[in-house]
Amino acid sequence: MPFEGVDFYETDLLLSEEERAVRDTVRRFVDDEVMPIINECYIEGRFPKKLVPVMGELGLYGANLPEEYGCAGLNNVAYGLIMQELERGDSGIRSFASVQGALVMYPIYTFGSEEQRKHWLPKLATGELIGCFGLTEPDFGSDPGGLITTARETDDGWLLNGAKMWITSGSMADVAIVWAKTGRLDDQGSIRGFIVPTDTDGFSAKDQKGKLSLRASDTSELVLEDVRVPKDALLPNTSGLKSPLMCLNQARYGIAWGAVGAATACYDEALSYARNRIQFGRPIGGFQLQQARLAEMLTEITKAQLLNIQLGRLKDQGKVTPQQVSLAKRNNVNMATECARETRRLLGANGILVEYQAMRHMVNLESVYTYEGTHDVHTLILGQWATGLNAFGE
Ligand code: TGC
Ligand code: FAD
Repeated sequence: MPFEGVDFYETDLLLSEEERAVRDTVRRFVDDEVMPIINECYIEGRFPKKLVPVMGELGLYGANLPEEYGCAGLNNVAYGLIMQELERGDSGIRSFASVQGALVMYPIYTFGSEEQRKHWLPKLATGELIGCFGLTEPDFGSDPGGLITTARETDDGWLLNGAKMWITSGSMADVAIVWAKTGRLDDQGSIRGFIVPTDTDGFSAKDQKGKLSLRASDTSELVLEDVRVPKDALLPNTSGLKSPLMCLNQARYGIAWGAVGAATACYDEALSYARNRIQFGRPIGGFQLQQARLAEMLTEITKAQLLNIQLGRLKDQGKVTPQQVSLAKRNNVNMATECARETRRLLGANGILVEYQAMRHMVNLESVYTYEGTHDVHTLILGQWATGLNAFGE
């Protein structure tokens, strides 16, 4: 059955015709192309690669970047709605588009030369090329400033050495944005970004086995062993830890919207089940305990929808702060995780089956809760904003 959406506060009234049209197009794409295959992909632990060009055709990669580079040139609310609809299907599908747009195309657009933009962006926009983003390392997750991947300047280019961990799309990627230190290891300021074609000698990627979450997503370890790249592999306008953190703001923004998609999928499923499942001679939706679950979900989804639209409008006006993005990522992912968990419980034994969506979303959202800054990290970012006191490190 086509998904009708959840819009208790008529937030559609806050959207333009174009924004609604974009949302509806992606909604139908998810109904027609994602929902029929996602369970199988999830069980098999496989990303549905055949959808890559289809999403490219729809203009879903880097959709808020300019048309002159082959992108859709949409505003940030429309971009957010794309992420919302994709994650209504599966967090892995949204992850793929997030990484491609916010973590690969955005840094090339923001920190790249005009030649780099023209060379890479159009092919990434269509999905002809797949990208990944290597910041996290085995020993540096929440604290990326400590990263120990190095880039040494040589006569004709750069020599990269190091390892990256938990990299979305890592094994499928044609190109990796790699963050490395060009100076002393204790100097966060020497962090620079590099565009590394994955067929370069010394570059290898290994699929992360044993995931119980985001199974329909490629997550890999990258190893760079004496990887030589030319001078123009450097993203010239990167300077220090601030550069990758600017990329994270873009991805976290998309996640704040995506989480609402996952939450609405769960709410929709919970509502339908509550109306139809009979126990003690009546639909379980007639019992107060189940109504409380539904009322709580509806309330939290509605608040998150309003939050996202205002966040998007601020972003379009160039006024959004990283802390506002942190609040939305933290709140909405936590909210979606709770909706998925409550839906799973409302469904009783059926809630553990893959035919129902709740448990897939629930375990996916555990990754979303952790990546792009854990819930704890965003708590501390907000705590620092409120108090002016830094609770990280020394
Ligand atoms: P700190 O000293 O606070 O900051 C260093 C410099 O960066 C500036 N800055 C930011 N700039 C832009 N946006 C932000 N969000 C920024 N946060 C900080 C800051 O002003 C400073 O600038 P300057 O000019 O003074 O040098 O750095 P710190 O080492 O204390 O770390 C701060 C902390 C912990 C908040 C940060 O490192 C952090 O966010 N950690 C979480 C790491 C993370 O989110 N990793 C994500 C990896 S990618 C990923 O997960 C992809 S999943 C994708 C998918 O599949 O969807
Ligand atoms: P740690 O940093 O080791 O944290 C462990 C625990 O300690 C957490 O509970 C954390 O909240 C807590 N903690 C840490 N510091 C503090 C503190 N100061 N105060 C209080 N508590 C603290 N990374 C990429 O670069 N590119 C990708 O494409 C990518 N994709 C990912 C895909 C998936 C499926 C997953 C799971 C991760 C991905 N990541 C990616 C990595 C992700 O960003 C990190 O996992 C995340 O930043 C947390 O790092 P960590 O796992 O090393 O946990």
